[in-house]
Amino acid sequence: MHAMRLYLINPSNPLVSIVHVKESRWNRYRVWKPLSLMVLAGLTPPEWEIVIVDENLGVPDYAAMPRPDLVGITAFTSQVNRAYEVAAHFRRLGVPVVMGGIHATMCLDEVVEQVDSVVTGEAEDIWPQVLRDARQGCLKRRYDGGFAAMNGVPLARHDLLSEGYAFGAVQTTRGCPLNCSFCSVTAFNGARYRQRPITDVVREFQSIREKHVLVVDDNLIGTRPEHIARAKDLFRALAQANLGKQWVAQATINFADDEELLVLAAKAGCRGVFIGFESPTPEGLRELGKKFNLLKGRDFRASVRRVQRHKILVVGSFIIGLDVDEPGIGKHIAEVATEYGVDNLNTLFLTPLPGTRLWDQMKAEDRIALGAFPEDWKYYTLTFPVARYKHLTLDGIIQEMMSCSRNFYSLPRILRRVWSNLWGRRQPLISLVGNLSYRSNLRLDCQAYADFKRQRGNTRDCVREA
Ligand code: B12
Ligand code: SF4
Repeated sequence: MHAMRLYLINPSNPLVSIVHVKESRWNRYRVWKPLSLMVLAGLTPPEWEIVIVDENLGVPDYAAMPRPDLVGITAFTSQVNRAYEVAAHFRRLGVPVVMGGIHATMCLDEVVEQVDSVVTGEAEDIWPQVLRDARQGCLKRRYDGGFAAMNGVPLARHDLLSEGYAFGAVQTTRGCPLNCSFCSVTAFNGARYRQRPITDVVREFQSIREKHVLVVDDNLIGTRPEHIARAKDLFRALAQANLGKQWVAQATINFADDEELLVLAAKAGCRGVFIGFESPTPEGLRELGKKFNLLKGRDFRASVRRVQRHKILVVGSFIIGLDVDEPGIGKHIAEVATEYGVDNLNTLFLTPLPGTRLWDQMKAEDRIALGAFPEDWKYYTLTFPVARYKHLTLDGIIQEMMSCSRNFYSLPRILRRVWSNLWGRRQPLISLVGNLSYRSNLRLDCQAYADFKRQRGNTRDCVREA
């Protein structure tokens, strides 16, 4: 049998391209490894010759590359228009195109029109069959991978990507039981928290060449005592393997509740954690279904401090545009995040992502303002207000976002934070660069909002006006 050639493609993503990534010194910090494609490559038998193309590092001249036998494309919703362009290019050449990932799963009917075959769900149990069918020229229109067994997740092929990234990537768990209304994770990966065998994770860490690693888990430590126990075992194993890696991860606020967990995480190389606070008010948390943050007696300021004491930076994430949010919410979030003492603040617009409960609700209430799909998917980056908000007009919500950023990233506040990082010997340089880069993005954001408003117009942009 002759070797078959497979291209696995990550289409360029609008969040990267708007900052003209090629021209920026910080390029390496803006592009993230497409782990899905590295996992697919790990599942692919040796008779396939694999090339992974990450268009975020530069779009290649496909015409100058050898003709592949099969193309696999991944896409988040916001990347999907570019994914369709790439698919059309290869289909014109008669090369079959398969698409999988979150958007293909949530918008199957749309995607199936644009490619030869769609894989929904996780790929581990189904990809070998897709490849067999492709080889025999009998690809089906649709495959469903369901939820994979975690001991079937292969070591990702870290060797197949170039050195243009600041961070490696690894996944240790899938699924989230918390099922927040705005998030696709429970719908996509299920409510059952599934953990990879610790030995696999350590081996994979060993195969990553970058010193810095993004642990992509949605919630690295989980919620129940047995999850926390497993996280501790993982951290012990990573520390014992003495890999010299420094990593960042996402977790819920219960990360701060267990001192032993924090000690072990720091020893294992944890240097930063991204925590979803989501809303400054209990009403907002209830609206989003983020019950976990509502636990009685929870003191967010003290929780953040406990994490930081272990020299771990805390990035706090909030959402603007909830039904309970009124004018003034932007400043309120900035004040609350400052009071909690987070090192960086990431505020996003409430966005109805396909497949979420929020999508169903907003669709039913005719609140999806940007709904000319697929074109409008490019705005579903959580950095544009794509819906009709209850108390905030289009101009109003953009002003709230700007006021939030200007407040939190004012120079005096940045200096105060960096001083506190210096004092606590908590990576002051990273903190300074992180804060300044958010601040310098403000100008780009203004430009992006102006373009967005021109595109969207100002018609019926708030629920109140309906
Ligand atoms: C890591 C991560 C990031 C990283 C890295 C992104 C990157 N380059 O990969 C960063 C922080 C940069 C990021 C940014 C964003 N992210 Co993000 N991110 C994730 C996260 C937590 C993990 C993704 C991951 O690597 N998983 C591990 C791999 C192995 O799993 P996988 O991607 O699902 O792939 C499997 C299957 O899907 C399938 N598969 C995937 N592709 C293909 C292709 C083929 C051909 C086949 C057969 C199968 C297949 O096989 C794989 C193995 O089973 C997910 C949540 C999640 N659990 O998926 C959110 C998630 C993907 N992100 C999300 C969003 C919204 C964003 C942003 C748009 C928002 C923002 N401002 O933060 C940005 C912009 C990204 C963009 N491209 O435009 C949403 C996407 C929803 C949607 N409908 O698009 C998710 C689902 C989280 C959520 N809250 O709902 N993200
Ligand atoms: S936002 Fe976080 S906690 Fe909520 S469902 Fe998504 S992954 Fe789970």
